[in-house]
Amino acid sequence: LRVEVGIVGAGPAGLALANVLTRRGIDCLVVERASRERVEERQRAGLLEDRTVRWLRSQGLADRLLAESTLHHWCDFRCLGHTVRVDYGAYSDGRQHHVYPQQNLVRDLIAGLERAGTPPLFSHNVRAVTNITGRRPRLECEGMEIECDYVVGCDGFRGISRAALPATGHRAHNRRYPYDWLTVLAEVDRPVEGVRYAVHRAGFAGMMPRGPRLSRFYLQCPPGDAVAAWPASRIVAELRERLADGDPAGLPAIGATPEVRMLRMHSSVLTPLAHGRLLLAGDAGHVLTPSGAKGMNLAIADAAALAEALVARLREGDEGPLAAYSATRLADVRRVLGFSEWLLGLLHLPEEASAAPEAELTSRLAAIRRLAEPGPHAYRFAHRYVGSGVR
Ligand code: RFL
Repeated sequence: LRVEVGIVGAGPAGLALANVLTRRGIDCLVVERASRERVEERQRAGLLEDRTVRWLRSQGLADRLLAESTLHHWCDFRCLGHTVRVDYGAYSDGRQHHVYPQQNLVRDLIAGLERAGTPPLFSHNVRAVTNITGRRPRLECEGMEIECDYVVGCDGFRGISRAALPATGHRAHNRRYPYDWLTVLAEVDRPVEGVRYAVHRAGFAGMMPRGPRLSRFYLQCPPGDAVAAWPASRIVAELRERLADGDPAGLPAIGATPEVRMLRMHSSVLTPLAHGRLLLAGDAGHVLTPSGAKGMNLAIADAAALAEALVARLREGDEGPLAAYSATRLADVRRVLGFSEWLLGLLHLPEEASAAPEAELTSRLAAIRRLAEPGPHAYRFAHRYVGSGVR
């Protein structure tokens, strides 16, 4: 088999890229190791940034998203028994998040490829990417080889594309945070209206809207903690304790918990994001923690940049945008990582504060209040959180 662009992985990055390339007449193929059912069921992110939605719309990929998503322009912080509502839409010229589950976007993008007559090749594990410095890099799958002009690795943090890079000349900037997050998908008796972040002496807790009957929750726990230490009764009790912080009004009743996972809190950014004719996009090149809800948005921003660069290279013979891809995207990734880490810093108390957390919590409350009052803190937070593209 021979295509112009071979894409490994049918997540948001690979699927968005393939949709745009196909529409621009570039022959490309997405190869995905999991089955279509599995890919369409994976529940992960849910907050789409303003710039992500604007781009998807500009490419004609947002019809169902615009019809079915809900808009979101505020978040609540709970600290020392106070609720501080940060109306970031008011400080970002009305820009808002769209709440739209990742699996719905993934389904839309798969349907788009199907309509174009180029559906992903599901249930095909790419075992290796070879000849990346030659003119014709190859995807090697079981019983099949795909020859390409360019290969784009969109196969996530544990994919094989990273492994195809030479050991020298690339660096992973890794960071391990001194806590982990238990992530819980739970049934709720009424829709969660908005994001709530609780800064609490017992640790951070978060609540994210996902749909009418489902919500995602996060609980800070000690690094290395095991899921087995968190039976449902403990999860519910701890969520209530931290998120309510004395006032359970506004909290839904939490029912069954169909998914409970331990998220090892780390980030990793690979530099550069390209070698020869292999380019990395999305989590394959950079993973962030869920703080600030940035991962899926960065994956789509990579796809947007790569689509333009590959069209310029393959249709106009212009190598410039492709040569600049890694540096341009890494500058954005570092900015976003900076914001995500700043938010982690706000939400977690340092270890040293555990003996006397009151003073630390008091200063956190003051910092949170600054985000809710007109001024540079609120303006900066709002633009970076909603992903307006304004720096
Ligand atoms: P994906 O979505 O991980 O897709 C990679 C695909 O590659 C396939 N693959 C292979 N295919 C063929 N051959 C191989 N050898 C292969 N190896 C792997 C995999 O099966 C998979 O289908 O990567 P992509 O496209 O870069 O997208 C990244 C996003 O999925 C990720 O950043 C977000 O989900 C992160 N994230 C969040 N991001 C947000 O923007 N907002 C959020 O609120 C948010 N919440 C989350 C999240 C991630 C989470 N988890 C589980 C990691 C919440 C959670 C719990």
